[in-house]
Amino acid sequence: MDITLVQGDITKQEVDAIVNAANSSLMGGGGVDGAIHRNGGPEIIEECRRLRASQYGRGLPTGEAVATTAGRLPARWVIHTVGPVHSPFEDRSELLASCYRESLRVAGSLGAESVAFPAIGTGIFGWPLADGARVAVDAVRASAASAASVAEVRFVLFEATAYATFEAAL
Ligand code: AR6
Repeated sequence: MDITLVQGDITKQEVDAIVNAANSSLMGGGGVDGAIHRNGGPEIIEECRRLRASQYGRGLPTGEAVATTAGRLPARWVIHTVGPVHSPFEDRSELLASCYRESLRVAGSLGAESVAFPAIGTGIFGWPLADGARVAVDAVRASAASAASVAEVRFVLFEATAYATFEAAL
């Protein structure tokens, strides 16, 4: 599995699957989540609504992942995962690692060959970039075996500082 880094907008990536840093409601939000629904169109939220009704009446639990169509985006699928809100009192890095692990497991089950991740948790959910990057890189490296079809994992960092931090972590 190759791990690559780009600075840019995840909604523009030509990969099989992009990962959304969602929240449990699956009903959209700000940050990456907002950009994905805005650029991907209404098909994504419609499928999220069906998932809520059929499987996730109480919401998608933190650390889990589920796929939908990518609507109008260049990708085929959006894999929605819910990061933990950062806490200065409790180590929640295992839940953050689970987001990467579970997203890759879902990508593997779809047969995706390329997957793009944002820096989950490092925006509205408050993770320091260095911690978010370390957890992300370790979790992806440890998950290669559970996603045999995935040949490329691309971290897509919106800002130059995030790019530099992921570069250092790699
Ligand atoms: N492409 C790539 N990265 C982006 C983009 C983009 N288009 N837009 C922002 N980022 P965040 P979280 C970066 O806040 O911290 C939502 O309301 C951003 O700079 O999107 O997991 C959800 O509904 C940051 O480094 O996700 C949840 O309620 C990183 O993506 C909550 O935010 C993650 O920031 C999730 O918070």
